[in-house]
Amino acid sequence: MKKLLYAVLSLVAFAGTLVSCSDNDDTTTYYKLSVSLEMPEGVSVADFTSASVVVINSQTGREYSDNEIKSDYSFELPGGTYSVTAALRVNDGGSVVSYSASKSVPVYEDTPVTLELTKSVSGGLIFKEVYYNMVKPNGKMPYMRDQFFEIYNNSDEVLYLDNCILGFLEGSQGKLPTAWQENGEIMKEYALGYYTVAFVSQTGKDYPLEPGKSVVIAGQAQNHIAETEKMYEPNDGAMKSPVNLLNADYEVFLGDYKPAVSIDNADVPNMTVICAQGTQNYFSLPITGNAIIFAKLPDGVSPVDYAKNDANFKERPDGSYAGQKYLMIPQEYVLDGLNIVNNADKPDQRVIRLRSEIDAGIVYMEKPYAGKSIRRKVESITEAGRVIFKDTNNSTEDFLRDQTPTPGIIPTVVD
Ligand SMILES: [Ca+2]
Ligand SMILES: [Ca+2]
Repeated sequence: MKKLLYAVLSLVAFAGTLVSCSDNDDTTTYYKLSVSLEMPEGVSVADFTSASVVVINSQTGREYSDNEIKSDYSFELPGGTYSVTAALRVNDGGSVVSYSASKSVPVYEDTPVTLELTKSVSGGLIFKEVYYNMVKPNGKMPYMRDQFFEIYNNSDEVLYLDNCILGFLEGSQGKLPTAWQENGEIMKEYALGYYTVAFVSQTGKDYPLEPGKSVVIAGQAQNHIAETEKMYEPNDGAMKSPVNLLNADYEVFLGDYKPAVSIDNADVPNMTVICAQGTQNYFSLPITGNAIIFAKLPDGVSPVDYAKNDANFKERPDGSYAGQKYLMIPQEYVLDGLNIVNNADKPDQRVIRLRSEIDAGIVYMEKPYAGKSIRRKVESITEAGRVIFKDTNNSTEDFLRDQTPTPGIIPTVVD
């Protein structure tokens, strides 16, 4: 007891020192941002099973958050413009309903803000796992064709992949923020680079996906374990690919663009390439990562026609690469997106391209060419055995990184 009392006393003394220190040195003025949530009709605070209110300084990227379930939040903040995002969920073990809202708020005095929660339209079709980490089979040359992107139906009803688009955002990782900004904020539409692929629909219901099922989209649907075995040399950092993608549900065949290195697995249907901005040999994300989206065009809009319409293209707003136009996807079409950024050794070279309504966090790999994936956490499993993955639109919270890739395999335990 004496010991404890002593510890408390020294803490108080220490805190006293801290306060007097900050009195002298810290001239930053803090303002109070009061966030009130307006509930949708028929929903009350007691209904929610999780909450996250995230406030991000638009200039510095500094993040403040509160995960307590309540209707009023307050933050002490230095002056600046902040993006405020609230995401609350009701998980009854069977279904998950998400509510969210966000606003950009200048805070240069004590500021109250009200966010009107609305039911999220997304949360159905989501990225379950992405493997872009690659390997070097001989320790020297990267093997770039074994990537995969797995989409999962996280809802309790049949959803359709028809007219859905898988795209990589334009640009690369680096020190400068994304060029796609308007009034200092990331634009509400996203410019795609590299290759963009789609599920082109005839009837609107050609590609049903049952609840709890997934599809694997492979860069190339080959047995990459066997392929890299042929190239393997036991040098430093040499590694065989961790994935056999012969059973992928879809693949990206770049025969029209890169005939010399493209292989068409006749047993695996090809995605339709609707736009090619890059000169890459394969459908692959750079080893440094980049933001990706899965989006669905409105009913009746063909992805092929959409990508042929000049009205859907824009030049970079900063004036660089004048004349070069990029395919744009409005944010309201985006079902899911991930801010995949540079590896752990390059924290100062990370570009966030998605607004916080899509991804309020970031996800990345520990190191390049380690043959690992990012995989969404399992939030719960229903009595019938259907897995519900965590989707709070914050990849920092929702994903496990540096995982052994498991294409097409749904986990059986909660993370
Ligand atoms: Ca094929
Ligand atoms: Ca999401």
